[in-house]
Amino acid sequence: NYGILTLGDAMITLNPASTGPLRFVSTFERKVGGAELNFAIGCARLDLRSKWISRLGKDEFGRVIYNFAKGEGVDVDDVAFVEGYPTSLNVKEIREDGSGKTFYYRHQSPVLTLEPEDIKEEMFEDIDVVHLTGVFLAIHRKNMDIVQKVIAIAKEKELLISFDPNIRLKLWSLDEARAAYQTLFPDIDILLTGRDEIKSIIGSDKEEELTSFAERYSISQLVIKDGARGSALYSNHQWLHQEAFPVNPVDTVGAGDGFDAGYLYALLHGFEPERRLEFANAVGALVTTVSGDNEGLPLLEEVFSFINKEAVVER
Ligand code: KDG
Repeated sequence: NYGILTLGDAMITLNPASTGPLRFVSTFERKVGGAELNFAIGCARLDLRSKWISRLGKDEFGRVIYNFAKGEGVDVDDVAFVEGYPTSLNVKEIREDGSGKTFYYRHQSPVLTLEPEDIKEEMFEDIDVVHLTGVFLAIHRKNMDIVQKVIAIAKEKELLISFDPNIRLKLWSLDEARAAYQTLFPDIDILLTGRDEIKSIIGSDKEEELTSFAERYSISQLVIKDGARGSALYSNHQWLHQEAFPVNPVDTVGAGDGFDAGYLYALLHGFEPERRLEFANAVGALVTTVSGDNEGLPLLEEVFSFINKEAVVER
């Protein structure tokens, strides 16, 4: 059984019970979100050993997230509760046409209390891949030092390092994001990125430009997530494309996190490149069929039966 480690902030997500401007919404459904936690849950559902390093507020919402992650089988041994920093919130607004907005209340995130000294070598025991995302970096500039420490230990232990830029322009500017990513790219083995995202980072999504970008930074697997258009992989000096599975999406949030979990599962289990993309596409597609940031993350057998188009026996 392979092991994955990630770190980042998680949030209580408040979903409006009705559509329209947030100031007129009085009832919310309480859920859990956060890109890295979604990813960790996605890995655990695929039977990977999944470790999530974080800090939560010493409050009721912190407990909710902790219990939820633990209940999903995520290793929360290195998640601590801290006083004075409330658990982060993400309040969503949904308009009548289905479009949405996110209001973050995370400027005092409990992960601000994490320091490089909190990252210890023992945490990496039995870990095969370290997965980092740009959300953690966006929360505070000082998080770069923590990420550098994680990378240093991962390199020393010869672990694979994967990265999802996960641009969040509500947390920092594109220029700040770009500068941070550029510092990290030389250390990344697997880059999992949305097509629009990589276009905004390097200024183009043309195949030649993406190829020279991957070669320049020695990124051995550049994976482009293209939603309903499928995904692509550049590795071993060649490109592969894989079509998406046709689904009727109800909520696309979290699909990218699921895709990442699926891709890394398939890589660790020795799947051929095409099959890796197919497996990751399947996980991403399944996530979109359920509302919520992580509720749709499939179990391993659900991915296989979806790919093999097996009918699900309901009773
Ligand atoms: O990738 C999904 C996440 O975006 C969501 O669960 C919460 O906005 C979020 C974040 O910043 O992690």
